[in-house]
Amino acid sequence: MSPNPEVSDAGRTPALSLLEKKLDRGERLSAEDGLFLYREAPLPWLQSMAQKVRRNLHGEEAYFNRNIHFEPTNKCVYACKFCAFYRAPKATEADGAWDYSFEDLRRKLDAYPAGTLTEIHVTGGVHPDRGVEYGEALCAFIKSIRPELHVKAFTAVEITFFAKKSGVTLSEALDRLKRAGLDSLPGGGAEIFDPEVRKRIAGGKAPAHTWLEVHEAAHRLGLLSNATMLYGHVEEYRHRIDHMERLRDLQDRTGGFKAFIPLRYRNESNALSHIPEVAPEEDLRNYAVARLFLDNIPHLKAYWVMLGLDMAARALEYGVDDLDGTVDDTTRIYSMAGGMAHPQVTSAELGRIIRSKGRVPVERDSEYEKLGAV
Ligand code: V47
Ligand code: SF4
Repeated sequence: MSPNPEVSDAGRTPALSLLEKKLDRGERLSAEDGLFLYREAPLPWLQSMAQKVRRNLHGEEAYFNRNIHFEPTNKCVYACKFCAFYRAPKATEADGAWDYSFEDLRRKLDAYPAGTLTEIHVTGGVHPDRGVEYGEALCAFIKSIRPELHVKAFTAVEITFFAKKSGVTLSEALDRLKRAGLDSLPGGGAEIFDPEVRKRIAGGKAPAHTWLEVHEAAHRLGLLSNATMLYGHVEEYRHRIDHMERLRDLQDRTGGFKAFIPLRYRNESNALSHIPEVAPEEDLRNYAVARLFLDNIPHLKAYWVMLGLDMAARALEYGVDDLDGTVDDTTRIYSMAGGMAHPQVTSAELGRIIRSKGRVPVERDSEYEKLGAV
């Protein structure tokens, strides 16, 4: 009989049986193991193993939070080829560029009465005129009007630019932002760490070692962060494994990553639109391999805004334990690239989706403290 009752013996090769034993003993997978899983493992086997690992970590609970996004500007000094959101720094409103003021942000926050949100996620284009002083002022402004909100703000790419512009070190920039009210870092800007792939899709912006350095410095200052991986464009499986291995190594040193968020490449309105998007099965394979390979990052998040709610629900069956937040139609990074046009969902709806997969919905705060069942 199969040692794993959820997978039939049919199709199990000796190599898979060895990996199953390794995982059951809680042993770490090597890069070769990870590549083998991507290339050879049947999806039902991956699903069953990823679910087992997820269950050991989180039982049947699945998380979400109540958040909104604020994207101060889409003007950017870089021009990543996959980015549909980007506009040149000199672009005007007629070109689709925007530059929101702090008063715009106040109006936006005023639409959410106290108690309806726990987090604001701030990220945007890398504006040529903005250094760390801008980041400090923005964090301080949010805290001055909504002190209860967790401020998850600025990717490592934005922080690297702030530091350079203001002539300070990465640690100094982070320390100043923290003092001004920054609570954690989102996982964006990671894309794919491999230098050749990075050069092809995200030429010019902070290289892998700088992205990792920012997160390491943040963790040392007591700031938690997330990590993303943009997949399904020109990269190969070995690049995804290399990416996750670098994150796993850093996490061994600091323990500061809370969640890993795979981001499926969307191909509308960008310079790589000729590249077809991956099939849904590839997303599920990727979630499952990530759950098995990243043994030291506690949470695996499906970002429903980019996947659609149906796929995010399916991802809950492939190792995912977190569906991100209510978002409330406040991000354009994905709608401009082919994601949902008006990403909006209530906590009751997220709860229903989670329950439809036999799981227990739990509202969390930004540090994954449980706030209550829905
Ligand atoms: O770094 C941009 C990605 C990221 C496209 O930390 C695209 O909780 C796919 O990082 N197709 C920013 N992806 C968003 C992000 C994020 C989202 C949700 C939660 C968290 C978190 C972080 O969006 C960018 C880039 O990798 N992106 N364009 C595109 N065409
Ligand atoms: Fe700029 Fe970020 Fe878009 Fe790259 S992904 S062009 S850094 S806004």
